[in-house]
Amino acid sequence: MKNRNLRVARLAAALALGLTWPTARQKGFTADAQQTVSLAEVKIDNFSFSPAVLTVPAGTTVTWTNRDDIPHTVVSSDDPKAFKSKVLDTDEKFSFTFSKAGSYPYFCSVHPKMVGKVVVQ
Ligand SMILES: [Cu+2]
Repeated sequence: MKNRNLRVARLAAALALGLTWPTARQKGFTADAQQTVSLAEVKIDNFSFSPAVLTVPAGTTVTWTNRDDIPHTVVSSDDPKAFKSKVLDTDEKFSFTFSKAGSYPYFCSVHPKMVGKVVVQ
């Protein structure tokens, strides 16, 4: 009887650990199961965003990758800003998930003439 209780206690502890640890992962899983996961990419190269205008369905995660040998940023032009990356060095990435439909213009704060737009449908 004593042995059995110990086993049950160990199982409970393992379950508790399993439930508290990968919480973020499990949340991601739930979201994935409920809606189609959509991914899109914008390349930053030669001082421009490509494609300059990207149209995606709501719920899409857009990832910007800096393929330039110069640091760039991805900063929402809206007020308040919908998103803002840190300074991205070569091959660094920034991702943002667009959950609401709308037009999201953005620019590079290092080179404000670099502009792009994400249109969420
Ligand atoms: Cu830039």
